[in-house]
Amino acid sequence: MQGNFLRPPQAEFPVIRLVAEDGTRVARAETEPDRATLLELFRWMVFGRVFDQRMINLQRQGRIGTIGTIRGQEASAAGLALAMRRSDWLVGSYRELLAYIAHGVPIEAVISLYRGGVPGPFPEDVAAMPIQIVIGTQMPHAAGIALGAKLRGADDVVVGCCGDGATSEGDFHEGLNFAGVHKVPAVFFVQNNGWAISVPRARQTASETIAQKAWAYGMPGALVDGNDAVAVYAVVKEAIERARAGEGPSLIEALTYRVGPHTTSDDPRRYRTDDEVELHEKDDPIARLRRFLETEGIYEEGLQELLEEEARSVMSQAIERAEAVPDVTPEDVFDLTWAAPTEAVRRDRERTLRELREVGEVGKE
Ligand SMILES: Cc1ncc(C[n+]2csc(CCOP(=O)(O)OP(=O)(O)O)c2C)c(N)n1
Ligand SMILES: [Mg+2]
Repeated sequence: MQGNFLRPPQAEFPVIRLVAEDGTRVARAETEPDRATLLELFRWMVFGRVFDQRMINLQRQGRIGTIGTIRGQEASAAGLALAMRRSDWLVGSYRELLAYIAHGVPIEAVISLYRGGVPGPFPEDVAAMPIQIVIGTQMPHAAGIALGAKLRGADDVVVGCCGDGATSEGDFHEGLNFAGVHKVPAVFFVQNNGWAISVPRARQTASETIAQKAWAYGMPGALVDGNDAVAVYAVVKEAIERARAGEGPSLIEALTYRVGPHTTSDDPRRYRTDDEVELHEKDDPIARLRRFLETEGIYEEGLQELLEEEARSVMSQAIERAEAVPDVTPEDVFDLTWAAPTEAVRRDRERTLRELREVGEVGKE
């Protein structure tokens, strides 16, 4: 039997782009950023570039552990964060560090985390889940938090983030399915950066786009140029407004590219060509937004250099504060996990500390 099967019409998923690579405007959107927000986007993206390089340097100097890189993905991160309210929940991973900071999480809290320190709770008015390295978990977490918000009658929206690779995890599908069924106020944001460590996007899914998976979960999907900060902001804003208005979740695929290695432990030359990277490097999201600001007459001579200088100074101060945070102790592992330890945890704590003392690891003072 033939001819009874429908295939999704790919034309339904054009790439949404408001600003072309050369910085010229190609479309408009109701939810696009105003002039002040455009400058904020630029400021955060420039900060992200400086942050990324400083974090890599700190790792090379042995001052922090392995760190993921965000070079090339600054537009996705800044566009996402600025479209959110501080009271909207950000549920992200190591690839969203810039989004976390732009959302209001202190820089030193992020640096502390990568020092293996205890960053302390995030500020009360910043709704952000701990940065989760386990990939895909963000989606069911976001769906659950969003159901909580809905049941409480709060008007908070929850943004769950993951990468293209994470869409192969069961968590991704369970999270979106649950969110669709319960029509929760969530936005699922996938940064498709072409790679999941050494596995290319083509090996994650046989579907043409990740965005089209939205249909299977009964929610709208959008495919956006993730290097166009203006478009990312507009699309996320629209999804957040829909969610806040009680119209349910949506899925956004942001097409971008991981220009750097997966992390400081990775050597991408083993699995991809320099030519591929060079091709993508030409489409620098910061340069694109800068050209757009120039054509719109918003850019003032020397702004980027000024913002880079400011970012370097802000980073130096944050590093100093992070390095002043005391190292984690074995006690912290128990004391900071449970508000009130159970009997089993109390026993576990005692036994662990006793064993560590026996091998001379604690109690030396
Ligand atoms: C559940 C789980 N499996 C495996 C890993 C190891 N791991 C870390 S990052 C990564 C690839 C993730 O790729 P993607 O989702 O595309 O995100 P990206 O790193 O490209 O932002 C893997 C497999 C992990 N952290 N968690
Ligand atoms: Mg990826």
